[in-house]
Amino acid sequence: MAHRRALRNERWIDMEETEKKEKKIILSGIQPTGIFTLGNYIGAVKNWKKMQDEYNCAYFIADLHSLTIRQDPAALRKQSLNAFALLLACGIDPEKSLIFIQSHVQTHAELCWVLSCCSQFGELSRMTQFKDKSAKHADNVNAGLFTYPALMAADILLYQADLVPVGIDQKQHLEFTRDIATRFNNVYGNTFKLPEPFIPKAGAKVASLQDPTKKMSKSDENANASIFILDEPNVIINKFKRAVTDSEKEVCFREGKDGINNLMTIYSAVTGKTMEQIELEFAGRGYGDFKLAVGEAVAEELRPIREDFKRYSEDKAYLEQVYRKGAQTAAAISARTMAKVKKKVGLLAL
Ligand code: ATP
Ligand code: LTN
Repeated sequence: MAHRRALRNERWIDMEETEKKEKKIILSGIQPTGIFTLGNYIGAVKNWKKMQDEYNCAYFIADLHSLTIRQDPAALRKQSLNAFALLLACGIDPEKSLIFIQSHVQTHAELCWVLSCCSQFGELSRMTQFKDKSAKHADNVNAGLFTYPALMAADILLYQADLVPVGIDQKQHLEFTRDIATRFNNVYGNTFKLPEPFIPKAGAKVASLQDPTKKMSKSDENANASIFILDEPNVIINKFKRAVTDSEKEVCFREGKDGINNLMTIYSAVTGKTMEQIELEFAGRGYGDFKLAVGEAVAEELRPIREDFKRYSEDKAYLEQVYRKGAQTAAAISARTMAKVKKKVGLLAL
């Protein structure tokens, strides 16, 4: 099988070597809370793929983060494996990048504890994701939901990441990560590199197709609101046909036209066309034509992902081989930062 190539993570094995070559380190994660949406793809995963040749990249499935919302255990196991197969199908290549599952690497939870002890109640209370998710799941406002950003900071700082490619909704968590890293470095001496967010110009916030003031989300209850990257072409086209727009006729990017702005952003991210080119292309044509074109372009972009996903998800032995190898490499790299941290804060060495 074409994807059964040797699994090499050498690029990652010797981080000192990596640093000497001055290749920047990229790290990002995604929760296994469902099939990825077009928002996850345009806002994050598509860029992860592009960055693999230029940088040393590490990508992981944030399964520990997903426990902050109650999950069905059997479903979560399945979703984590599917999410892993989806990463491969989206073009994340284990020969180029380190790919792993967060809970397989114990240093994440370990550093999270130390960083939780450096996080202030006030700053965690100000996180908009915490406020949104605790309002949405009012019956389960657990401590993990509150300290979620400390785990995310641990994920990033363990690998001394330079850049973190995420959608705009994660920007505040990145700022928190930088604050915590700065605070730790000031108290204990230089330990962590300060990471920068990498937020795409187009598509940092893909909106829901049913309520364009909201972000498109994996866990939206309305299936018409999100395009899932495994949706069949006819489903994609129909969802775009039903997308909420406005009562005008002109395809143009303007304040107040949230629905059309969102469709133009999606079309631009997928085709590479500028907003001006899109306006020209659809001048004098109605929304119907435009929605169909967006649907067709998205269906075409996602076609290879759907096909590759089928192949990968049927090969469980290969998936296991990749995530085992990834966990070993990630454990070896992150152990270095963890050992430094333990020493600096005064934990007795074994
Ligand atoms: P959930 O619905 O479970 O909260 P989610 O769809 O928001 O999940 P995450 O796993 O939290 O997805 O996010 C993975 C990555 O995708 C993050 O970098 C996030 O910023 C990005 N992302 C999520 N939704 C969008 C969106 N609508 N537009 C752009 N980027 C997004
Ligand atoms: N919180 C992120 C997922 C995530 C992440 C990370 C992203 C967990 N750890 C580290 C970047 C870096 C989200 O998308 N909700």
